[in-house]
Amino acid sequence: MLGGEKTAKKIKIERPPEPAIPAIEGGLSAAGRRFAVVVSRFNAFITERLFQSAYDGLLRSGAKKKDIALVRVPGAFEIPSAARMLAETGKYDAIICLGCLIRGDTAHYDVIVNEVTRGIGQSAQETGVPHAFGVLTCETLEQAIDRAGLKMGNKGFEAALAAVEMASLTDGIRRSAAGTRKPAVRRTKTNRKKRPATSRKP
Ligand code: INI
Repeated sequence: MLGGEKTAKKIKIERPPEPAIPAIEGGLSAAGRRFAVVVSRFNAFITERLFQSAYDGLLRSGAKKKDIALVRVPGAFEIPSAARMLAETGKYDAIICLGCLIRGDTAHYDVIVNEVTRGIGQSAQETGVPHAFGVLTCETLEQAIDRAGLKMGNKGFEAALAAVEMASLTDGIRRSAAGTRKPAVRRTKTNRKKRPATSRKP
């Protein structure tokens, strides 16, 4: 060994501790579930590739073709309103939103990107139906291509799997709540129990 050279230290990698309580988690089976995919036509060269991969992801997770609805909208700006209408039908276990925004020379991109993100999030929170966010927000066309099947994988596929997992998780949380909580009964004049006289305050 040459003078001054250090011997490599052995690093001991410890396992993270086991969680103290079991987690409620979603699975990756889409069998028996229904999905709607909203795809924008703007930058269709990219969005069609996102859709093909999302569709592939759903089928590979066990979804049936008849249980997948495809809805096309003109641009990313139109995605939230279509997603919301679909969520409100109550027919779908999750909505997958696919689009591609590429920054231009004006502020148009910034205005749309904020509205699309907020709108999709708001629709998910207010309807209780999971929405997967597969809208690319890129500086360049190359970045978009990389995320639609090249260097960075395919964000459509990722969005589809996120939708499958969130549909399953939503089910899991609802089941868990139903099993541990008593159903809520609205108190009315007729069903309200009178407290025993001994417990009443003077
Ligand atoms: N729509 C997109 O989906 N991606 C873009 O990059 C884009 N840019 O940059 O303008 C875009 N604009 C159209 C917009 O989404 C609406 O469809 C349009 O404004 C009509 O409401």
